[in-house]
Amino acid sequence: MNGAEALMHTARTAGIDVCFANPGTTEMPLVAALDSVPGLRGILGLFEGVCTGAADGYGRMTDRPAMTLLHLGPGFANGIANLHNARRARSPIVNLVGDHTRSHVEFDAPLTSDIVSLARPVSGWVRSNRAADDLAVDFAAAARAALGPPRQVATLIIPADCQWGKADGPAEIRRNAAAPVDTARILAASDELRRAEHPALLLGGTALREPGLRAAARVAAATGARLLSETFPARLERGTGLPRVERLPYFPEQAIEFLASIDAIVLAGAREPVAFFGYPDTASRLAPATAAIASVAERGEDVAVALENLANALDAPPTAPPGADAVLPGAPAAGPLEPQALGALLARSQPAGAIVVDEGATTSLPYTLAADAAPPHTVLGLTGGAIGQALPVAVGAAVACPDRKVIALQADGGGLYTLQALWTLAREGLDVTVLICSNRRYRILQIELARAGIAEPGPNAQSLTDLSRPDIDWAGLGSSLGVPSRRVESVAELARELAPAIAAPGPRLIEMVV
Ligand SMILES: Cc1ncc(C[n+]2csc(CCOP(=O)(O)OP(=O)(O)O)c2C)c(N)n1
Ligand SMILES: [Mg+2]
Repeated sequence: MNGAEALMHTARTAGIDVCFANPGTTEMPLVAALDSVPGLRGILGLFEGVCTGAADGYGRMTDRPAMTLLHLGPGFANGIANLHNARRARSPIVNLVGDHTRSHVEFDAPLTSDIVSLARPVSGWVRSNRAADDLAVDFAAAARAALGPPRQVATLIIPADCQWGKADGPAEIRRNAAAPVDTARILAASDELRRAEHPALLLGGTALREPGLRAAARVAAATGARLLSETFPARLERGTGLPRVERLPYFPEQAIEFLASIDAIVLAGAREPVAFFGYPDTASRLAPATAAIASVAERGEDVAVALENLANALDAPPTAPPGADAVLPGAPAAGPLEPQALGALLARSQPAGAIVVDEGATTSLPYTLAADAAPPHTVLGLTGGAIGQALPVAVGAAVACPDRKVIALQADGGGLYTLQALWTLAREGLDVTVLICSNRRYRILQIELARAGIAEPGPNAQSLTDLSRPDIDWAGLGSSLGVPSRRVESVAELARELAPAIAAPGPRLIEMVV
């Protein structure tokens, strides 16, 4: 058995069975070793950002790491933006990065680079393997780090000669124990909630899954606290029958206004709310300076358990009363395809159990508001703000959950960063409906120019925020990458195309000209 085979056997014993890969010469033994163990699925991504985003989506839906296989520093670098999103989502991932043979590094061959320095900012754990015999043990350490708690991105750099060198065999994977929830912290949070007149719970991370939401709803029922969520949740369970949460607005003035009346915030899996960006006359902190801030759980602790303990500490009844069900907005039958109409149509069309990957940017807010009344579903958000994640994350979510419909709501600008994901959807026959919000511009940046007081953008500013000249033919792009694709330009056309696209098994794309 060689080092690469020992690694793959170790992966299988850890329950890791998927590898999103874009390999090169320095990864050939790892590529070959994928076939040395039954049950490993190698999935080709045609750009590394597709591989890393897919691993993020897979990790968010399974809580288990997928492997990525990336080619030295440049391959890893191409995957960094979506690893940044994965780090913010606290997704488990094991990156395998091939490197030159140990004896070749000193010659500074063209592909030589400082891979560790590239890996550090997006990886909670980094190691350079140094011997074939250590490879299984190094992989086991990477998997343990990724699995957590706390879950994280782990990166293992592997010289090619260590992959092909002789190894003893697979290694055993040990697991970290969960840190117990701190009772003093729970009591402090319950005191704050009792003391406050206008308290709120800000939920993030796994607090936004069903057990966390139900416990949080008990706390809300007992204290009158508002239930808030992060603006871009990694994974939010929502829809009819689930406790409703208010999403923190994106723009800081709106967020400050939204939080203005609050006198205590209890954080559960979330961090203190701050603006995405600094602006000349707007504070970075969003909560009122006078609001007390407490946290029920630190990283690595089980936040759903912490919320339950908090509900118990408050003597909240075991279940919260169900709120009034949200009502689906009516969808117009005709007219121009505007975000409002599109949001209502999608919320009315999505099946129970759908996974909605939301990078609709300026198009998706009305959808977000409408979908509270949709059947229960999962939302995967743009955690790190690095655009170009929805199509890759949809790949990973569909691989993770083959029995669920995945809907990727993707703004056109972001979609163009990683459109190669469409080919992987087709190649793997993944059950994903891709909805492109084709406004043919970077609309958010045009809004930011206006916010900065630039009423008449100059020719450069216009050119740098406009995606027309030429218009991009998304239906043509989708078709050429193997995904049956349509373009719609009106409500009536979308109403006609949406239901059949969602009903069809396998990938479909609709370019929505908005
Ligand atoms: C990796 C990365 N590069 C650049 C940006 C800056 N950026 C933020 S939004 C945006 C354009 C978004 O356009 P689109 O996806 O079409 O959404 P729209 O605003 O049109 O709704 C850009 C370039 C970013 N957030 N991430
Ligand atoms: Mg756009």
